[in-house]
Amino acid sequence: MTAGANRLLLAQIQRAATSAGLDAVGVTDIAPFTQARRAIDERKAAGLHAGMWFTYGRPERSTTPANILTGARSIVVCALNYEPSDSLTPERPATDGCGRGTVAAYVASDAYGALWAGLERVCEVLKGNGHDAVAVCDDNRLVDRAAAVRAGLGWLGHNTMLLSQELGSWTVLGSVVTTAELPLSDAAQPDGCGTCRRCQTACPTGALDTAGVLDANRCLAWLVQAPGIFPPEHRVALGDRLYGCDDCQTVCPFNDSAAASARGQPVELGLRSERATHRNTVDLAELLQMTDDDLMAAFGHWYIPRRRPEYLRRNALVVLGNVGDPASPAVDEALRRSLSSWSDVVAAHAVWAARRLGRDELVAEARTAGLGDRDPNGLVAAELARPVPLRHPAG
Ligand code: B12
Repeated sequence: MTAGANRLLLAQIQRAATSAGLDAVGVTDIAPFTQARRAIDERKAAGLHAGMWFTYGRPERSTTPANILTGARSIVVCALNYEPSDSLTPERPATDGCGRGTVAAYVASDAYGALWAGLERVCEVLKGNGHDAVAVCDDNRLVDRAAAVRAGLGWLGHNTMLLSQELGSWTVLGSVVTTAELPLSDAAQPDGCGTCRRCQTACPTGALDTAGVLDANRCLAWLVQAPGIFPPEHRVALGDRLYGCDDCQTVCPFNDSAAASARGQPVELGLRSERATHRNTVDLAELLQMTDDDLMAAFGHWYIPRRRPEYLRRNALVVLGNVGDPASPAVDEALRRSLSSWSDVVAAHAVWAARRLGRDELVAEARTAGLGDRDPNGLVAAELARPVPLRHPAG
């Protein structure tokens, strides 16, 4: 194809992407992502990946886009903005006293569903023009942020997010790898973070102490998705977060300006508590009453470790310990049910929640009734032996 024809094809792709609701489109070549490869190798060597698989599993694969499609020549990288909005939060009062767990903004708006629809449109245009095309998004095959930087969509911020002047960081990213040879976008946007450390100081666990490098061992967004027990040292910091964490984005000044320009007015931005009204929440009492099937029907589209509903209950119990009203009958019921669970993960976290709320007598009753009798991995015993920070009544 001639250069002119390639430019026309790109214009067609951009029109299709925009009309499908995508907010930014860029093009890069299919050379390996060497800097990302180095970063992955370094983080693995330092243990900062905390056992995560994803792009870390086979970095030679996730940083070599040519492997995705035979004859690949270009990558069309797309971003979709999911700026949290008030309308996302149909608040219902929580079942008495149990409180609600918050959910990250990208989950609240099914941002990935909308992104996929746009990526499929881009594939259709390319295939309609005689090229081969494969969409990839948020999986093990490609380092999405590195691709976005090279396609000129933004820079990597101190919070490790792809940031852009226009869209901030409330974006999800996906790519179409194609055999078409498209005109490349201008080089990456210049770094805009400068000396700003807002995301680093806002991180509840210090996971971003080194700018641009995330320690997944301390990232709440990872810990709610990781299998096993929730690390005791980060349970209080989890606060009311049931799934995902947005704190390093909420405080970012570029999200201020992106939101402001989207709404055409200045945006007040600051504390989590103010922003919490933007986020979807889940009734903890309802969640803790659900059967396995109901839980998976309601939340199965989330990344749940090993597809085991007990991990959702684990997260909910830590949140309950942090936000529940110790005097509430609904809390009483949720704790009793969880303390008698067949799952050692659930029972162990119920011990923590009960003791954090000062309800030690429920633990004592449960022990009389057999709590800890079936404890093959010693999880309940370990919880019983661990000191628990009692929640301050106003905390
Ligand atoms: C594993 C993963 C996670 C892990 C680890 C994240 C991480 N930072 O490594 C966990 C579970 C914690 C996670 C959390 C979240 N994730 Co995630 N995650 C991924 C996944 C699958 C791979 C990321 C990856 O390859 N990391 C490897 C490291 C090496 O890459 P990196 O962090 O970009 O590293 C670069 C920088 O560190 C930079 N660098 C190195 N040194 C320095 C130094 C300085 C000073 C600077 C500035 C930069 C810098 O160079 C590195 C190489 O390019 C991608 C999807 C994909 N397939 O790419 C989504 C992805 C990164 N996640 C995404 C999202 C939305 C989130 C959450 C916001 C979800 C939430 N609300 O809970 C949080 C954000 C937490 C955060 N600050 O990263 C989006 C990000 C979109 C965007 N605008 O950036 C992605 C791209 C998914 C998608 N397709 O949309 N995620």
